[in-house]
Amino acid sequence: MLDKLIRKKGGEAKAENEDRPVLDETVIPRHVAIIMDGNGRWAKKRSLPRIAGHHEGMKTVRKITREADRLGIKVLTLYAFSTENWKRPKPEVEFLMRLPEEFLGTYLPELVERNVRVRMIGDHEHLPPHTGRAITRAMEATADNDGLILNFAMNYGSRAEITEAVRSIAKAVAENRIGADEIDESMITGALMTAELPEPDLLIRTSGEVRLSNFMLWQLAYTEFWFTDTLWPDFDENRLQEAIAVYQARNRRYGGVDKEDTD
Ligand code: V0D
Repeated sequence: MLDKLIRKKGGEAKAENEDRPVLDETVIPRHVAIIMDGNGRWAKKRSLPRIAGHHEGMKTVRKITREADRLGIKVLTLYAFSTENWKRPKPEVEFLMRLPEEFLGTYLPELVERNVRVRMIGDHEHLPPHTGRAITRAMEATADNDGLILNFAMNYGSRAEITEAVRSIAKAVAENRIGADEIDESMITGALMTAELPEPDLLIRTSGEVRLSNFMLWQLAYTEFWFTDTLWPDFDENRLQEAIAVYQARNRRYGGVDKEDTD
């Protein structure tokens, strides 16, 4: 099935096997966004505490960051903690809030070395101070890097982000800096926390859930979606390549006809 869709640039034969599709290096998504789901389920299957799944999921973050960089992806956005995640048991939240420090303590030198720039979106004002400090330090240490942008969505909720954008624009109107008639889509796009980033080309959600869970609602308007049953700790280079192969198959032009015109 999949292999029928995947061809090399010249149109000749395809992948060696289903796990390692042949990718068209000229059609790599610029921005890939991932909802990293299934860490708790991964742990449960092994009779481990949920935090063991989160810890294993952190290793997958490193693996996928490296592969995204190798493939030439420019922006990787990872949904690490939603505004809804505060409802989890306190010990679990406390463990999660230590992960950025552990991740950066281990991998920041590697990120600097690989020219990766760390960024974040979300409400970082209300993170525990130790968490906020670790992330701020990483953003500062990588601010001049111009390679892959590794963008963590932390304490992020899309409706809150849009609400804040609307509030800032309303203020500009109230203070007569702009007129209401001047508000357009690009102004709203520019007032979001993703203003400097291209829109995601591909959204991946792991672990079989098929919903957006308040993630980048405005930004995903034209994004291709790919869902997999694979749990985040089991996600790997091959799965990322499979997602990109599907993205490429969907984006392929048939007989010179634009994809918008093929229906
Ligand atoms: C747990 C799966 C890396 C999702 C991945 C606090 C749930 C592992 C980070 C991280 C988490 C965040 C910011 C940063 C560097 C690393 C992370 C959280 C959860 C939420 F600058 N993994 N990771 N943050 N998990």
